[in-house]
Amino acid sequence: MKTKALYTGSFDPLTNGHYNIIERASKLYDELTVGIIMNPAKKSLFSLQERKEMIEETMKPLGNVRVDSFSGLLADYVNKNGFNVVVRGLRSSMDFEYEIQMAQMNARLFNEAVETVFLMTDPQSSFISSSMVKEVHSLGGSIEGLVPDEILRSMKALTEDRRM
Ligand code: COD
Repeated sequence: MKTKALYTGSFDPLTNGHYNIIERASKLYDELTVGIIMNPAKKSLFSLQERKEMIEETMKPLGNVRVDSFSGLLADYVNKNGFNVVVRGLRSSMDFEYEIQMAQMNARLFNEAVETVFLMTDPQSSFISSSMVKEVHSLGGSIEGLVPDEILRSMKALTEDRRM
């Protein structure tokens, strides 16, 4: 049976921490979908469409990765599209507390047996979060090495456009 995995997040923006999880998950599963979701609890810098375009560009070298966006319940999207695995990343015990609750709630909502699989952050990425990257970038600090090069280029272009 083909394993169809899903890695979701706000990805506002996608960081090197996310990219590392995606690269590793793409080697574990036949197909990996990066699902961008609007998180109403977080104020977003980039629209869903902007994020999708940036991420698609970044994923080009990874042959079995596709990018999609959706709104609503993660479990509904999983049920509708027949994923067998949901991949999540863990940086710290704080992530763990949040993630375990979410995984257990989702498990109740999945129609079929779907495993939530946690990949640990790589040590160079453990301190990286989208919110810190946004803050540093918006205050004029360098985010080089924190996000993939394609994302850095798009972020610079989009923020310059907005200033004009
Ligand atoms: N290294 C490794 N992993 C990382 C790193 C890093 N540096 N940074 C983030 N991650 C992991 C996160 O732990 C998470 O697993 C994933 O990458 C995505 O992170 P974010 O921050 O982009 O995304 P979140 O946390 O905003 O995503 C939350 C969702 C939008 C996925 C969640 O709110 C959701 O599923 N919403 C849908 C509505 C729903 O179904 N609600 C019921 C849930 S029980």
